[in-house]
Amino acid sequence: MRFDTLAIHAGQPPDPAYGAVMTPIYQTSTYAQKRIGEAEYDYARTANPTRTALQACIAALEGAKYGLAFASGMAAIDCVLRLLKPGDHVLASNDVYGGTYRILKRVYEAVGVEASFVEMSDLAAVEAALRPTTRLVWVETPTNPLLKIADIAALADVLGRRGAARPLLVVDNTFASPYLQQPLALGADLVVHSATKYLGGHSDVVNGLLALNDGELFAQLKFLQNAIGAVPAPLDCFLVLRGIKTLHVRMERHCANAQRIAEWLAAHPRVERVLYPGLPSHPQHAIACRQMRGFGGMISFVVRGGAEAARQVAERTRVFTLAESLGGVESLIEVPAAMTHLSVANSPLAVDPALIRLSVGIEDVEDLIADLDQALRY
Ligand code: P1T
Repeated sequence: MRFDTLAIHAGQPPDPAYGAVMTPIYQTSTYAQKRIGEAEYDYARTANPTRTALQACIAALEGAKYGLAFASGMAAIDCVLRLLKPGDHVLASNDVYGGTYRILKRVYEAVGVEASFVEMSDLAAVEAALRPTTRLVWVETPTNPLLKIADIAALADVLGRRGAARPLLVVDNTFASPYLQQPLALGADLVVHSATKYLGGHSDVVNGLLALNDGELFAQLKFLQNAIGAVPAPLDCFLVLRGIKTLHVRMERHCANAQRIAEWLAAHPRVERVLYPGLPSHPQHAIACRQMRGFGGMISFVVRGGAEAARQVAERTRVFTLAESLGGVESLIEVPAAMTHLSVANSPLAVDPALIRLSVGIEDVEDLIADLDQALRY
């Protein structure tokens, strides 16, 4: 089946108990066992039917064999990082979500896992930054918040040349969603999602997902999912499943609205620079054209006038809500340096304080442009 059909049906046959068309919210912590050990489900941290449906759904959408669901995107990221031991090294994009930077530098470095950051679109720089101890290469594409694009297939080739010492290629696919980009087909080993964003799509749930093909790696991660226990509630799984049913329709509109707004911003006298992979001026526009079906709903731009100007604009919009997060049907605006990326302040990954990030929603684009127009007249 094709993507749009999978989004609605994958992992969700009518419920075997009563034929419910919508996957029921199995709000139970435990399950009756016929005899000791004789039960499909035994305890809800280990497995829950609503979660099973979501895990099957994300696997289908990413073209993966296996899916795993977590209480948040950070819990999914943490589960992957638990594969590492003291002395191991992670090579990550030099622009990542502030929380990803924070967990690498403040949580994992404290237990002896090293992290360094590189420009992932520069393959020679990536090759030079790999160490004998590199176990994971952690890629965001598009990155948060600078919308840089990395060539996943080219990175997989670089890593493939390392033979048995090949690190795992992990792609955080949150900004693209599986509708726009499928990293496993391009050679990635593991896909990470903050399903809080486009997959959920309605700013009403926090959730994280993994998708992968390797059976041994899946067994390790599934063990960790249960052993650590950062699992999502059944209601949260239901909400993500419901959100995913319209993912393909929403993404088309996010992309169309964002393209219009990016072009409009690029021509605005108060805007210094627009970062959007759909603009031919974007340095990796050609890679984005090759590896993505569309360019997504996220735009960042630098306003003339520095941090104060950025604050003014972000606080003056009326349709765009001033808020962290992204990927919902409603448009959001934020200043990463002061909000989502506070944890990279004073680091080499520090973000320009005049940078504004938009999560373009699916409202009427003329209303969105009118709103930005009045906000830019500060
Ligand atoms: O918030 P949570 O569901 O735990 O997901 C963390 C996360 C992981 N990866 C990326 C690329 C992300 O953007 C995020 C969360 N980001 C925001 C909350 C934000 O506003 O950028």
